[in-house]
Amino acid sequence: MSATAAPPATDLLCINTVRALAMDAVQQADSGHPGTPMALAPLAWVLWQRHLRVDPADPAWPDRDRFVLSCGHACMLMYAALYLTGFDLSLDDLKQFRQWGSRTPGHVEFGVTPGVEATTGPLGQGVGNAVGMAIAEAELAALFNRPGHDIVDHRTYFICSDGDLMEGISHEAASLAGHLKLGKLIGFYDDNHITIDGSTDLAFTDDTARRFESYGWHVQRVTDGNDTQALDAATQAAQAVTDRPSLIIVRTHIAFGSPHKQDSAEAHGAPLGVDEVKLTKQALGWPSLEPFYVPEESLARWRSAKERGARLHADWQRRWDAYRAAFPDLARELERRLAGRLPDGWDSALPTFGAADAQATRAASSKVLNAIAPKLPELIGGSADLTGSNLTYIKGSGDAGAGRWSERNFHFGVREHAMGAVLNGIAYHRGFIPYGGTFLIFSDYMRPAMRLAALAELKTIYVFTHDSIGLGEDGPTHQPIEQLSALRAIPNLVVIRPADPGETVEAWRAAIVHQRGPVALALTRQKLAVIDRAKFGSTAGLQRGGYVLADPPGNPPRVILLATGSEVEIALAAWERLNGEGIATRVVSMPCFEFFAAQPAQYRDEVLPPGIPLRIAIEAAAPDSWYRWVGDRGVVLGIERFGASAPYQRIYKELGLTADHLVAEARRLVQAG
Ligand SMILES: Cc1ncc(C[n+]2csc(CCOP(=O)(O)OP(=O)(O)O)c2C)c(N)n1
Ligand SMILES: [Mg+2]
Repeated sequence: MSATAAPPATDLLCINTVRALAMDAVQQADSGHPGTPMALAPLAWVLWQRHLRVDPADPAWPDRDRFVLSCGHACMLMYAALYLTGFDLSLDDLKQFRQWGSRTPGHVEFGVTPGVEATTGPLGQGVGNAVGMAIAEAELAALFNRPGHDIVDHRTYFICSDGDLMEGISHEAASLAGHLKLGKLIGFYDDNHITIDGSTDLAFTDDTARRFESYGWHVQRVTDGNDTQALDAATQAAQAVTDRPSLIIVRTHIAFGSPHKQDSAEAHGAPLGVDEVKLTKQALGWPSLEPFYVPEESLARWRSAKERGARLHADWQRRWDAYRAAFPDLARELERRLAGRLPDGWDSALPTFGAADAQATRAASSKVLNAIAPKLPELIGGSADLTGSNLTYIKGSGDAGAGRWSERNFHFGVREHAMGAVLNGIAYHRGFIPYGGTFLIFSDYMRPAMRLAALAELKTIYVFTHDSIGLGEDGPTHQPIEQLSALRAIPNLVVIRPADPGETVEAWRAAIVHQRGPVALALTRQKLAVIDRAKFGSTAGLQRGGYVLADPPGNPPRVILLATGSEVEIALAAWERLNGEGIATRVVSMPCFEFFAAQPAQYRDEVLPPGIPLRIAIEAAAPDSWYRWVGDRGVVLGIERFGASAPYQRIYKELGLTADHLVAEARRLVQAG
């Protein structure tokens, strides 16, 4: 650290408070990541003191700046800053770092700590989230601001580390952000030359500045991460650049101030040790060796953020009041959208499908989407370059992008992983119901982001088409097998695989209404008949996850066939034959395991009576997720190999997903007793 770069003494006291708290909390928990918060403490000081427009008294103030700590392991940086600036987080909360039920979990989690805007930890995700937040801001501003009334006008900041920038998702997200010219997005790269394995020389020699410049970002360097003036100046310069996103590369030293651990990978993910903490505090000139000591002078200065935040918020409130007076309808609409309330009558134009409307469920999905879109302006989304296959386009709206932010269709490019994280960012921001489409097989390419959406209980919708071997000729590389079971294994993620165009209507209804977590729709490429609802169970049954579609005439059922999606019509064909030959058979449509599992036991027992153990499930996918529903005497006709290239009817036949096979299995079960 050069002499000229040293912050003023009182600033240094404030900065060192973060360093001391990070060391102490990690030491007390005997686990965590002290080094990076120590290195980034000056940046936190500059940001929270001078730049972040947030109100600690109201973490949900809609026009606040968003801040994402993409390197979620550095969470003590945020916890310290949030406590010090007066968010509803106490010193006791910091003492509970990483303990059961605490508000200071091992990596930052949305909804757990006031002021935390995004759940991060899996590296790279936060960069995508920040891009999504900046998109949401741009879109909301375009829709709701009026001349002289910029009531949506905030920035999105993020901090990322070497690991974030190594991960592919950051490449995708940064490329998209550059393309979209997101001028209010400002990132800081913690260029500390250290990852867990040691020096970044081992595996990372990108020229990050040129990389981001080539994406179309404005790039600056701060050569000394302790130089608060340089950090401040670079932040101001980034704010002044409004036609593209900005990256500020900050050279820092992990565990700054530690005599033995500074610049060492050892400081990344382990306590410094009691002795080293003491030596570091002494080296930093820290006034006390008492753990969690916070000097009054430091706290007072940090807490001035409260007053600053209140002032900024009050100023916005005045502008909001003026806006509300001038544009009462718009104001009400924005309030509705931010609250996540659906407009009355949003579902009044849902289509109905009759016998003549046989079609792929992806095609039915497109009709539903386009029927609800005019009444549900918050619904925005697109596809990862498969718009014409996923059928995700909202007709009557154009392509969103730089200078076209009031449009609703997004082209994410061939960037599934970033798409997932961007959808999360849009959902975190609020004001939208974001959806994204790709082939079901490529859910694998965005699964980490989906998992985080589920963990953070975000409202995002995935439109996954080409949902099985039923896609046919593209072959085994494109045919999902284990994806359905794997997605069903993610807690909080709702997976819906509708059986026909009618169930597709209900699937979208469920997706729009569902709170607290993402919904994945699995849709066919191939045409499906419309199930005759005069003869069979109503589509409304989808809302309970599973329902009796067909029962035997007269007798109670002896055998139950269970199916989802395109295999329901196979089950119905077998049902017809089995009942014809005197084996009383029921068909249960099971479009959504999660909804069904959430039903009262009494309802589940009505649909799947415990006294009927002869059950056969059929689904063109790995069988794993079915065993709970068929029981240990049940059978699953699934797929335990990869698919094949051929017309789909042939693949179904070769893999035994046929009514013949169902009938034979039912006979066998009945004979076995
Ligand atoms: C996707 C993902 N892979 C691996 C990890 C485990 N991990 C946590 S931090 C880290 C790298 C640490 O280096 P860097 O990102 O530069 O952070 P620093 O130590 O400099 O704070 C790794 C591999 C992770 N959190 N997420
Ligand atoms: Mg690093």
